Amino acid sequence: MNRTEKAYEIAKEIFAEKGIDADKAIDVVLKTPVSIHCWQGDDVRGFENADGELTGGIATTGNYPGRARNIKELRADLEKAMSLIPGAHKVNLHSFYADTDGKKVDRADLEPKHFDSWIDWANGLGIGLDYNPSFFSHPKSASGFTLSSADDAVREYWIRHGIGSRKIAAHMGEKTGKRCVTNFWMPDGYKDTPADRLGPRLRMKESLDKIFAFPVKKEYNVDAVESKLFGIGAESYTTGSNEFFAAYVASHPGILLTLDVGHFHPTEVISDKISSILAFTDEILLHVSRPVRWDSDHVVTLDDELRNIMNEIVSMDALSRVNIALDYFDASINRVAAWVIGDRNAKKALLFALLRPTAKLKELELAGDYTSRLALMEEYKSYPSAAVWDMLCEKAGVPEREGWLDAVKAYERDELSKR
Ligand code: RNT
Ligand code: ZN
Repeated sequence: MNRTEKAYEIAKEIFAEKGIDADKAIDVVLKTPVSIHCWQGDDVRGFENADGELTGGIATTGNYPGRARNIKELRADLEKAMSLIPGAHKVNLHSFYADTDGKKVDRADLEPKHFDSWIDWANGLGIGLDYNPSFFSHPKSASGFTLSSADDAVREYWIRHGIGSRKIAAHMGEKTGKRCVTNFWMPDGYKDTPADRLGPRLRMKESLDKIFAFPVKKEYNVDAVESKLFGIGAESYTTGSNEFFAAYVASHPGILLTLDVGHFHPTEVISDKISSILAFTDEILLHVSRPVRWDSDHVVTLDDELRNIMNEIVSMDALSRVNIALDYFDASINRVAAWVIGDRNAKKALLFALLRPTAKLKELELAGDYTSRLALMEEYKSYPSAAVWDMLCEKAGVPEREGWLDAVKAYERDELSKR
């Protein structure tokens, strides 16, 4: 027995005494896919016009060397990251990562075939793909409005992009054999106080209804709508607010709400929102991110909110109803490391949640014994979950603890630094 196995034996015994099956927890985490956002690899530039400005009220800061400049580099970087992260993966693409073979193809004209090389790549790795129409960084979004624009032509253009995206996504789901999750995030909003808050919302509702009216097989694709509080340059009003999309999904069965950790007021947390939404809908999409003072999209750390989110999902026994995706972009550190750190943390938090005595805690709560509930919650925080995580990494054949960092440094030396 090596040291990891020895530590695991003892940890497993301690958890078993509390009725928790550590082997099973490891299995569940290894089977739960986390969707890796390809856009961390190139600072959300895409290949459509990589010198273009990032718009839509989001921003990447930093100029760490080595960002991926083309599909080949982005795939190589993603593969490196995935080799250091345990468990199942999906890769999340935006429309502007299409493989157009060097030709200029307008976003609204993109077709399933422009993603065939991504599909082949994913199939080679045995992973699924997720998709995002891109309603930003484009001349037709320059007014700050897309699906809720007052200009008919602008709206029609983005509706076409939305429908085309769902065709692409369904194709991905069919060809990979793994259902695609398509996320609709529209940055639409005003910098200053609007005179009409309702008009844009009614227009967005109508546009989305037209996009979702296009029939797509449920086994291949499911759609989600992402709410947001504000963006840079759209501080006073966002058409797609949380109430707007919560009401939208409640009245449109089958459409998922996307909850992004950074899209709320600083003291609001999504760990308290998941159960409210799941009380009325089948599934949700999570964008796991980390806001620092604002929607800054910092790399996900193992903080209280991440742990609370995973605790919630496990407590509701809702793992099959929550689609977990990462969404952050930090250009100030090694981008492969950014993926590895955030994804490992998401999976570690899920494992730690599965190792909690959830049933016991609920029992104490119902019995009104809040003293014991608090006592156990606190003591369980320092149970030997880390030894189970190390074992999970050993089982998955990925480096334990910070062992992955050497591989990233070597990759930086041999590959990223040459870009
Ligand atoms: C922006 C949203 C959105 C984007 C990505 C690039 O605030 O979070 O999900 O981050 O689609
Ligand atoms: Zn997001």
